[in-house]
Amino acid sequence: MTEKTSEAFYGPDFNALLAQDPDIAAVLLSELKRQQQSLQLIASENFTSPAVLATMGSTLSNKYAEGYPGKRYYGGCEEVDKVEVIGIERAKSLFGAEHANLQPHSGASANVAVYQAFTKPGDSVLAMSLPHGGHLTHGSKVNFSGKWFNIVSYGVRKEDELIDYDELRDTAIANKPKMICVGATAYPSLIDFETVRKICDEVGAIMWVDAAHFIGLVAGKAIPSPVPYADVVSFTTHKVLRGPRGGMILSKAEHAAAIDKAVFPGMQGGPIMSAVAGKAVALKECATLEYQSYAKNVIINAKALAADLEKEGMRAVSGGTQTHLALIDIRATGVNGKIADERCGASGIVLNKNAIPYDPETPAVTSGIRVGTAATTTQGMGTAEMAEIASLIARAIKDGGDANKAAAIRGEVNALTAKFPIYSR
Ligand code: DSN
Repeated sequence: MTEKTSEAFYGPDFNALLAQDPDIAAVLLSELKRQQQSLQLIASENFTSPAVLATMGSTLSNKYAEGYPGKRYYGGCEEVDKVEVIGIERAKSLFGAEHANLQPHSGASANVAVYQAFTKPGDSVLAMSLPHGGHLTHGSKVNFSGKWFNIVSYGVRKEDELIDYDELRDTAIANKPKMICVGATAYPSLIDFETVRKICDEVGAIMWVDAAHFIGLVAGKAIPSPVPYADVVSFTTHKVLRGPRGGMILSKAEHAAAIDKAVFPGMQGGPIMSAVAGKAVALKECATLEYQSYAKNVIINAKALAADLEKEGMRAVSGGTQTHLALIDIRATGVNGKIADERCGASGIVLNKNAIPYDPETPAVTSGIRVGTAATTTQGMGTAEMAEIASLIARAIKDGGDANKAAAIRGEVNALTAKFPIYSR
C-alpha cells in the first residue's frame, strides 16, 4: 500500500487535514499502514466498513441532541432524530429485542447505565471475576463497580475451565444478589443463558448479559442469543459486530424507561450522533446473508487457529473455542504472556497477553495470550491462513526475541497481509 492509495482511501478532505495539520495527518496515514501491514489478532478489534467510517467523520458530530427522538432538549434535532429512530428499529428487528438504546458512548458507559437502572450503591451483584475472564466493570476493585457495589464473583472450574453453574447457583442463593452478570472478555465457550435465567428467577435477580465480545456472532446467527432470556443485554458495537466505537443496550420493554433514564440524564449528556448513525449502518450490514456467513467463518477460523496453536505446543484454555476468540496457555513454551506479546508485536503480530484461569503469574505478566479472528476474517482470511498465522506466532514466541528473526517474520506477515488488503482504493 503506497502513501498515495492511503490518501485516496481517506478522500479529498484528507488534503485539507494534511495542509492544516501534517502531524496528525501523518499519524492517520501511519496507523492505516499499521493496520494494513500487521496482523490484527486482538479479539476485541475489527475493521469497520468505509460506510461506517463515513458516518463517523460526518457533520452529525456537530449536533447536540440530549434526550431521545421527539423529546430533545435543543432544537434542530429533526435530522438526527431520523438516524436514531432508524437505528433503534434496526436493533430491535435484528436482535428481536423489545427495547434498544443506541446512545452509550462505550461498553463501559453502557454498563454504568445498567448498574444505575437496576441497583443502588452497596447492593450485591454477582459477576465473573476478572482473572477468570470478566471485565473491569464486573467488579474490579479499581473500577466504580468494585468500589460502589458489593461484588460477589464466580469463576470457572479448574478441571475444564468452564463456568461452574452449580457454583454460580450456590453463590447466588447464599448472597441474594440484586443482579447477576454473565459475559466476559476472555471466555472462549458459549454461555448457558437458559440456566442463568433459571438461577436469576430462583433468587429474584435481574439477568444482565454483557455481550460485548460475542454480540456480533449473535447478530450473524452463528451462536444462540441471550436476548430471549435476559432482562438487559449491554455491548460494544465495534468488536465482531464491526460497527463504530461505542455501546448499546437492549432490554425487555418493562425496563425501557429505567434504561433510557439511566443513560440520559443519568450518565451521559448529549449522545455522539455520528456514532449513533454508524451503529445504524452497522446494524443494516449485520442483517445481511453476507454478514451471517462472515460470523460463521469467524468461529471456523478461531477454532482452526486454536487447534493450529495446539499443534505448535500451546494449550487452548477450555478445550478450544466455540466463539471468535481463543485463550492460549503458553507455559509449555517457557515464555510468559508479557514477553510473548512483545515478541509477537516486534514481528508484526498484534495480540494481547492475557491471564489464564488460576494463573500463577501476575496480571502484568500472565501465562497466556488471547487471539481473536474478527479482523482477519473481515480481511477474507480462512483456515489456510490461520495455519500460517499459528506458525508465525509460534516462531515469534520461540525465536527468543532475536531481532533478525523478528524482521524475517515481519516480512512474512507483510506478504500475507498484502494478499488480503483492507481500506484500499
Ligand atoms: N478492552 C476490551 C477487550 O479487549 O476485551 C474489553 O473492554
